[in-house]
This record gives sequence, C-alpha cells and structure tokens, in this order.
Amino acid sequence: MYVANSGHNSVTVINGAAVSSEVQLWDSGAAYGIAVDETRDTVYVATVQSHRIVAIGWLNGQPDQFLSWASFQRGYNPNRAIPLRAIAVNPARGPVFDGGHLWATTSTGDGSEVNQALFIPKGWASRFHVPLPHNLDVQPTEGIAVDRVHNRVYFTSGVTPGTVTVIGDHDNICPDIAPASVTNSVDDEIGMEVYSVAEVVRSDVNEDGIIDIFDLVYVAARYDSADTTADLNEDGTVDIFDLVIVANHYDQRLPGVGE
Ligand SMILES: [Ca+2]
Ligand SMILES: [Ca+2]
Repeated sequence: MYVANSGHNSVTVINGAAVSSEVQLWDSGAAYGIAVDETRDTVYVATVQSHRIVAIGWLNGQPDQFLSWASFQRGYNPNRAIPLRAIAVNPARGPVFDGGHLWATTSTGDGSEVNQALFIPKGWASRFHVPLPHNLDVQPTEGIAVDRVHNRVYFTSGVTPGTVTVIGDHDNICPDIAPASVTNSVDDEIGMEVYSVAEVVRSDVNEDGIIDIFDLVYVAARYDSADTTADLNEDGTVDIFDLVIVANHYDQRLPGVGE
C-alpha cells in the first residue's frame, strides 16, 4: 500500500502490516492523490503545492525509489501553476511503451485558474505528455476512478450538490485549452517540465550534486573523444548531443542537495 503524506512530502510504503519504507519526495510539496500502475511497478503521486506528478519505481535494482517528476503550468508560465489533486491510471490504454493513460484533476479550490480534468496520454515510461484538459463545471476535487473494462473515468465534486462527471478514456480527445469563460488562446496551452533523477545523476559528471558550468566544461573539454563519463547518451562519442543533455538539466540538483 502507498500512502501520501501531504505534510511531509513523502510516501509511506506498507507491506502487509509493517511499514516497508518511506519514499522522500524532496521539494515536491503537498503530496495528495496516488495511483498505482501495477503492470509497470510505477506509482504516481499528484502534488498540490508543487503542481507535479511524481513517479516512483525501480531505480538501480531497488523498488519504490523516487524517479522523476513532471510539473505543469499554463502558457509555459511558471506563475500560472496547475495544482494537482486526484490522479488515476489506466495502464493498458495506448501503446504499451507509452506507459498508459494518466488522469488528474485541478481545482479552483487549490488556486487553479479553472476546474479541469487533465488527460495525460503518456506515463513515465514515455516521459509523460502535456495534459489535454477537459473543463468541468464543478470542482473536481477529491475523487477520481477509472473503469478499466469500459475505459471510463469518473470524477466526483467536493461541493454541494454532489456531482459525478464521466469522461470516456479514448485514444484521442479534443482538449479545452482555456476556461470556458475565456477565449481559447495558444497563450493558455499547458506546458510541462520533466525532471529525471537518473538523467540528473548522469549529467552531474563532476559529482558535486548540481548541474552547472563545471559539468558543461567537463563535457566540452572531451568533445570528439570517447570518454565514457562525458558520453552521456552512450553512443560512443562526446558531441553536441551530450552537451545538450547537460544544458537541459542546467541548474538542476540531485534530490536532497540544498539550494
Ligand atoms: Ca556538477
Ligand atoms: Ca554521446
């Protein structure tokens, strides 16, 4: 069993009657909803404050490890965060390598601009996909459930009168980009940032816990060589692609390394 600890930024793993471990989520604040893809041993955690989906799974041969997060904001604008609350997964939907379909909710009750169900057509196996939002008339606050047999998703409101919204979990849906009251605009499209623990560990070539100019210089100094540390994409050559990997993680830190 997996329990989200919203006040501790962690997930408790319970095996039978005993606590097996506690997964630290670091700066992914206010963990709330949990969804388990038992077919891929991947656990998804929706967080309110840090507006992220965190993925937990196997890393370096160990189960239940903090793997990654994806954070979401409107207009690719960090000041327009999309707080997340409930989350569910439909593992068999979509191509097997895409990681199934994820569904999450965002609510004005948490400071979101609009009440929406968010369809994310790829899981962590494919590094997520930007959400395709569905406007909901009511606050889709607490509950979400997937009927995996009929591919339907149920959303419950937390306001009176109680409401259940049903959305088909199809391969394709047409998104509602903006709140119904606002003109749909490309400025409101949802952007996504993805953080991968494994990639950050690899990109920190000088192993000081942060990706910065020293890592770029290390890789650049070995340009055109076969240096295995600097060859981040393991294609046998240190070149522009390896520099781009470091640049993509610039200023990112290993989990637990302070500001
Ligand atoms: Ca470094
Ligand atoms: Ca390379």
